[in-house]
Formats: sequence, C-alpha cells, structure tokens
Amino acid sequence: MKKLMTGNEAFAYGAYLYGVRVAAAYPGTPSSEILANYANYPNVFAEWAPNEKVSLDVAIGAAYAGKRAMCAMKHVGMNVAADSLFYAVYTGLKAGLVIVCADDPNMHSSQNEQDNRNYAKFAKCPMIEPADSEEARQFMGIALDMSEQFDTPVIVRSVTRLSHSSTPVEYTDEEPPAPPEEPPAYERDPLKFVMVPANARRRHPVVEERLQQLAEYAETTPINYIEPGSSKLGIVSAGVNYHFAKEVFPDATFLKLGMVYPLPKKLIREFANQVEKIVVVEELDPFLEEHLKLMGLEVQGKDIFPILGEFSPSLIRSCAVKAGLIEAPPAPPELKSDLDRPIRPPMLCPGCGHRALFYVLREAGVLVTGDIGCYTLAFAPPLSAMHTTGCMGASIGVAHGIDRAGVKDDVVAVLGDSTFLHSGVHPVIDVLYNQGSTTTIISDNNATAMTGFQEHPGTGKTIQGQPAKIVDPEKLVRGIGYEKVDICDPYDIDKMEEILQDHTRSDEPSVIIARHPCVLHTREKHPPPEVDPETCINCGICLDIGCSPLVQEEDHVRIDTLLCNGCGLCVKVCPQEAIIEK
Ligand SMILES: Cc1ncc(C[n+]2csc(CCOP(=O)(O)OP(=O)(O)O)c2C)c(N)n1
Repeated sequence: MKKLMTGNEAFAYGAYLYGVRVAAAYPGTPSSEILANYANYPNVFAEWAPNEKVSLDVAIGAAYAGKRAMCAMKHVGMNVAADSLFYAVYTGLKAGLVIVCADDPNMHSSQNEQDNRNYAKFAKCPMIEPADSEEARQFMGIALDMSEQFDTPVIVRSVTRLSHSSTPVEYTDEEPPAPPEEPPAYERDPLKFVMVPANARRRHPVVEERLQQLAEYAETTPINYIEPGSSKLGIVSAGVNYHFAKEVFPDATFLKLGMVYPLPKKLIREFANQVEKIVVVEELDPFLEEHLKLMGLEVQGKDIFPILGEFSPSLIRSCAVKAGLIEAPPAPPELKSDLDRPIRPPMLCPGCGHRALFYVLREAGVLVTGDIGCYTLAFAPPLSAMHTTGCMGASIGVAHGIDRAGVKDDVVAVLGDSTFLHSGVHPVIDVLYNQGSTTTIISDNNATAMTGFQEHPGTGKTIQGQPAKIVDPEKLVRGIGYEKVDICDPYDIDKMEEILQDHTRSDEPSVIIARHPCVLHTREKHPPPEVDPETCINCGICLDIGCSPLVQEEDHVRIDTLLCNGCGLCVKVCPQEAIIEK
C-alpha cells in the first residue's frame, strides 16, 4: 500500500525496514524528525546525543559491533561530526552505516547554506541523494547494502524541500525481515580499527581503491540512469531538483544521478554523446558541473542558475527563459507577491524567560556574545541585545577572545541549555584553564526549544520519554572548578541585575544560570495585566521589550489579552506603574 510521508518519515521508515537497529542524532532543522520518527519503531535503540560528533561515534560503534546503524544531522552538524566521519571512512565497519545529512538551501533555519556534497569528496565517502520520499525509503536500503559491500559509511543527502514535503511511499504494516545475524561477540581487529599512523597508512590505499570500485559501481547502479528525450537538450540533475527540472524541460534527455559521489564517468560520456547541449540543474555549488567540466565536457550551469538559495520550478523556468533554453510560457495568473504580505519578523514568545534576561543585559549595557537557539532573536530590535552569533557553542570562546584582546567593555557569553551541553562545556574549561574572567550565562529553559522540544541530557528524559539521569549544568561547572556560580530566575529582575553586576565586576571566571522553563513547553499562563490608559504616558518603554501582545494605540499601550501569557515583565519595566497585575 501507499502512504503519504515526509522525506524525514521515509528516511526513518527506510532505516527500520532495512535493518538499522541503533540510531543516534542531535536535532537540527530540517533533519530532526528523522530520529524522532525512527524512535517510534519497535525493537530499535534510538538516542538523542549531546551533539552530532557523539551521535556519529555511537552509530560507528554499533556498526563496528555488527549492527546496522544510522545517524542523522543537519548540514552544519557535519562540521561538528567531521572528525569522526573522516576516521570511519578509513576504518570501515562491520555492518552498514548510513549518515543522513540534510542541507538547508535558502537558510530557512540555519546560519549558512553550505553544500555538503563537498564533504563526500573531501572525506572520500560515497553519497547518494534521493529525489522524493519513496526514494528516501529505497535509498536507505541501497545505502546500507553499499556500506556493507564496500566497507564504508555512506552519506544520504537530503535538503529542506525533501525532508519536509510529503509524497507517497510504498509501505507495509508487516514486520520487516529480521536483520542479518549478529556476530556473537565483538571481533577485535586493531589493524583495521586502530588508526595510529602505521595502520592509517595501510588504510589510505584501501580508501583510494574503494573509491575506484565505487566509481565502477556508480556506472551500473540503477539509481543513476539516462532518461531518453530530445537530443537537443540534456539535463543533468539529482535530488529534488530532478523533479523541478522535469517540470520545466519535459522533452529533454535527462541524466538522473541518484549517486552524487563518486560519479559515473562512462555513463556521463554516454549521455553527453546523445545530446547537443548539456545543462546542469543543481542548487548551491557547481558540484556536478565542475566534475563534468573536469572531464572536458562543455557544460552550462551556474552561468544560467544562481549559486545562492533554493530552486523551484518557477525559478528554473525563469532562468531557462532568460538563457534562451525554452520559450517564455504564457503569463501565469496574477498571484500576490511576498512583498504584499505583512512582514512579521520572528519574535520571542510572550512569557519567554530569554526576554527577561536580555532586557537585563540590554539595560546593563554589556557586550553580549551570543549563540544559537530561540534566544538568538534577542539580537533584533527592539531588544538589540546580542552582538555576535556564529555557530553552536561559539559564544564563550568569542567572549574570552574579546576579553583577551583587551577590550574594556563588560563581556558576557549567552547560550541555551541544549547548546551548553552540545558544545559549551569545552569553552568553559578553556576560560577557567587560561585564567580568563568571562561570565558565561546559560539561559536555561529546560528544553531544546528552537528545534521542537527534543529532550537533552539536562531534561531528565530520553527520546522515548523514559526517566534519565539529569546532567545538571551547575554541578557540571562546579565540578570543573568554577567557584562563582549563581542561579537566578531572570524574571526576578532586581536579583538578576545584582548578580550580573557582581559577576561582570569580578575578575574570576563565572557562570550564571538564568533559569526559567520554556512557557510553550510548560503551558503555564497567568491572567494578563491591564494598562490604565489614564496613567500610561505612552513613553514606549514597555514596547522596547519586544513582546507581541503589547500594542501601540494612539495615546496609550494596550495588551492583547489573547496573546498575553501574563508573565508580568511589562508590569516590572513600566516606570509609571501604569500596567497593573490582576
Ligand atoms: C551544529 C548544529 N547542530 C544543530 C543545530 C540546530 N540547533 C540550533 S540551536 C539548537 C538548540 C537550541 O536549544 P537551546 O540552546 O536550549 O536554546 P532554546 O532554543 O531552547 O532557547 C539546535 C538544536 C545547529 N544550528 N547547529
């Protein structure tokens, strides 16, 4: 039977269907739902790891032990996991290992739009790229078989459009066939699995030979194929862009590449011989285009289509018309453009603890090196209270660097609880060890809120909702050696201000845990306060906390009671006492 599934649901289903029994991930849009869905299948082990590198090591360990394994991550997660990817390519495994990695063209929810196909070439690791949910299911099986046949991890690439769109998938309710028998005990094989230089030197030629063999495999695998059409135009494409390009060039000859690394040179030449003109339709980098050009083929690609952002059939069509590849289609019916829609910038939720913290930080005038999570929204006006943000875990090192550069401002690093456990622990060690004085503020809402409330080592629950040991950030930093540690609910503004002043004036490295549970998670709500229009002098100070229920009327501020969470922050900041708690 057929079932409508998102790409992420299909990756999870394919993993289960083809015998993955251990999987680990750290959440990140657009990949988070892969592990969340996989964890619902029976007789599997699934875990949220504190970061992507750990998740990959866990999956590698399972594959060393002879169990098919998966890990999943967003594209920037691969930067964190890369060290492990590179060694696993050298060691190989005992059972299939698939890394599902989801790129985010157009940066719908990311700090960059890196093209992770480059990782395949860089790490010398095969990569396949499904075009829809059914292929996402099937390619999981193909990747696991390929992994075992060639003794290598295999990367399965997704993009936001595939991960989050639904298309039909061949589905059965029956239990999948049992995975291959497990080895009775761990087979020790240090020559293969201990990557000291002497062993690694022996493994490198294996990696190079394997790549040759994979290139041969790419010639005959059914996931790479030529779709005959007009000889006037040949389109090379992979992934979701194959479907987009089919809409725009229905008559062209297509080279559909399911395997994007290594590439099938003979098949490419066979295709090139059948067509007069070759055009590569690919998002982001000219990855396929450069490979084809290196083969000496005359190819068009990035001279027609942008190197930035996400493609769509309409974008491909308009570029193709401009390049004279197709006639301009009849004008489509008038649609309202994006520009006609009211612009609604993302905002912290009413009642969010991050808002109270950043209000205090802004009022104190400190320099804030930020991190990635819901709280990053504090950079935007009217809060305007975050001054750097790079990648997860960067806040603390950057603050320490600014401090060591001799800057006189008070500098604090702010990061969330999930981010702290992902990549904040090593930088707090660095500050302590190198006698820095940086104040690190963990804005602890007891959730990985930004990506959908996934559990993490601090929440006390596993992915299955089972109770787990709580990794307490306070105990952790005290255990490392921090002596100046305070915990405060940021809604206690006076106390928060006092602690902040005490920490920033001190030369000691320190940690403040600003703890207020995420209100979307706890669903806690209080009666909304009321504005007394007679007392309100319309000074706008309350509006500067950037809380959406506060609405500017002609001569006073009004509170939208439907949106208000009743947190009372506006009551505290109003100098006129015109906002009254009920
Ligand atoms: C390397 C990497 N992995 C994953 C993500 C996706 N991501 C961004 S922030 C974040 C965690 C947010 O949780 P937390 O730090 O607790 O802040 P909150 O959103 O709860 O305020 C995640 C998983 C990312 N941007 N980079």
